[in-house]
Amino acid sequence: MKRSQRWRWGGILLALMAMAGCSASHKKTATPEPIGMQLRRLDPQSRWTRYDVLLSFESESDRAFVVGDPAAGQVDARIAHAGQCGLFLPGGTRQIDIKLSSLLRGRKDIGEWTLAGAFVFADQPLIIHVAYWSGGKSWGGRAVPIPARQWTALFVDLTGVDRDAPAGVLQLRPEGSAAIHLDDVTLVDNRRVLVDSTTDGSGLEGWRIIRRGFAIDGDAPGRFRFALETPESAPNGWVIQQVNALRALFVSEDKTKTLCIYPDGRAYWDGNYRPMGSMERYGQAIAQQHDDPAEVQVLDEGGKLNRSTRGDANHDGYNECLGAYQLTAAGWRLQVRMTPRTARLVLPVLEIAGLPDGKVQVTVEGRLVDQWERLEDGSVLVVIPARLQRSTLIDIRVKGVD
Ligand SMILES: [Ca+2]
Ligand SMILES: [Ca+2]
Repeated sequence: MKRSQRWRWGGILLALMAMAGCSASHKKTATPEPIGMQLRRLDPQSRWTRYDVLLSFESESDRAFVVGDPAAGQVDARIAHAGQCGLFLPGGTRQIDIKLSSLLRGRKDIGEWTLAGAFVFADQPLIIHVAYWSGGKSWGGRAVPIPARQWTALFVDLTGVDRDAPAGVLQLRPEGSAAIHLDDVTLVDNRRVLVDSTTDGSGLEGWRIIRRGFAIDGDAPGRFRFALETPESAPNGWVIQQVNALRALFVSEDKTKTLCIYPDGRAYWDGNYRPMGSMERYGQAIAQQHDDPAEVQVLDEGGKLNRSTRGDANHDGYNECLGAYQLTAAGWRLQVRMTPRTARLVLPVLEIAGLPDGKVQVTVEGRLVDQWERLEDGSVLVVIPARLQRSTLIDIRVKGVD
């Protein structure tokens, strides 16, 4: 072979490598966003503190863990989710098996991971059915629409997986003829305790709300439990808007837009009272006071009953969607007089905007009560731990402010 021919062959070989392969010397102009950032964007609600990228396709050997049917995938440098390379699967691929069992060598099961998945990119829009298979059973199956030319997270919820089952296969079944790029096969632990007031020793009715996989699980021990799907698992799933020891608020794009739950079991679905668990202990009292809220008189100058909050259907200051009276303070203190319009006013809830920062002190007819929370927007949420049968003076003040 002449020297010029060798150069030419070498040049063609290099061009092919740059086009289809992944070499360490290959440079991309744009700096890829770190995978941790991408995972956070995928789920801004949760801090994805623990994740493990099992396959990044930066090495040819990563290909061995993915079986494409009918054609095997190729490590490819044209499009990558992170790093320089991804795995390319030609149009017409019917099934892609990612062998987590081999990747998790040394670990016999999927352990505490709550999500498994990868990022995919396609030239044309398509739907990919994804599920986790182990021991002849599948878990977390879902159909994910993949828009054209956009990296999309394709994850399954592992929380229901039998933890004794051996690690299995993550299976993707594309519906459509688009060619697919796959990158960053990742395990994630997105378990997050949103609130746990069951052990705070305050004597209040505690509850625990945990976000795990694509679900939100609530447990008020001995009283009620609830489970909500998040938008990743149901098209109109619930998004967490507020969770604390006194209240949880979820929103959805579905027909029912808001769900507000209190640890005592009160629940308001778009402003309709439909409690969790058994509410025998309150009888009809809460339903009655929801339909016929108490009269609230603000005694401080400048303070007022706020009649224009979102969810207050009839602008009377009692927000049906939140089951709470809406107040605005003009200074460090707010005094209100509540007069029941029903036989009893059970555990009324007040939400007060405009109070300065600091520790809040609440008294009912001079008696100190301790059920309040400072919300993210600075307002103060107070549950009056009483059954009021007559006009009652409630005083809310921020201590240490003159
Ligand atoms: Ca990569
Ligand atoms: Ca109202």
